[in-house]
Amino acid sequence: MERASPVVGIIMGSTSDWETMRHVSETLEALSVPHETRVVSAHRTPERLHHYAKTARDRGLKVIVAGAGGAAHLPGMTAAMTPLPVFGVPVESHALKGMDSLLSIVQMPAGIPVGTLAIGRAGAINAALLAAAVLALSDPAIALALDGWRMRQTAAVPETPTPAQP
Ligand code: RP5
Repeated sequence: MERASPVVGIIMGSTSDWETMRHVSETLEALSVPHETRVVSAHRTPERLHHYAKTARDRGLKVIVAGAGGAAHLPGMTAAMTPLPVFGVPVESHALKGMDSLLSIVQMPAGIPVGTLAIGRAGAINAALLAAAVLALSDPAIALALDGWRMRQTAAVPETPTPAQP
């Protein structure tokens, strides 16, 4: 969903992060939350990052979800340059299975917060749900969508691990 007025910005350090970050987009899609997706690297495209973060609020974004792997500066650098809430998704790296990403994102010094989610797909989905929960505080339609999403999730959990016996 790429509407005229996205309220969530999904950014990632590389196209290789998309396999993880697509879950943010798909979850927001399921909740009908307008969002945009961009590749913005803290170290490969620092000017793009600066422009993105500095203009985010004025463009109407309300939350940013930033995913990166390895020495994952992107969420913290973004948070440093925008007053918007930033949620970080640690992408699973090859060398250290995402522990490097997680620690890089979660260990922000006091003063500039990044809400850090779990490594990989779970963190990506939860980042979208958390972004939606923030938006739901002032958007009844998103609140309703989130309630419905949770109800469907609950209804989908079987009472037994195998099909019921006749
Ligand atoms: C980080 O380096 C990206 O966020 C990505 O997770 C990692 C590897 O990037 P590529 O070498 O696959 O482009 O900046």
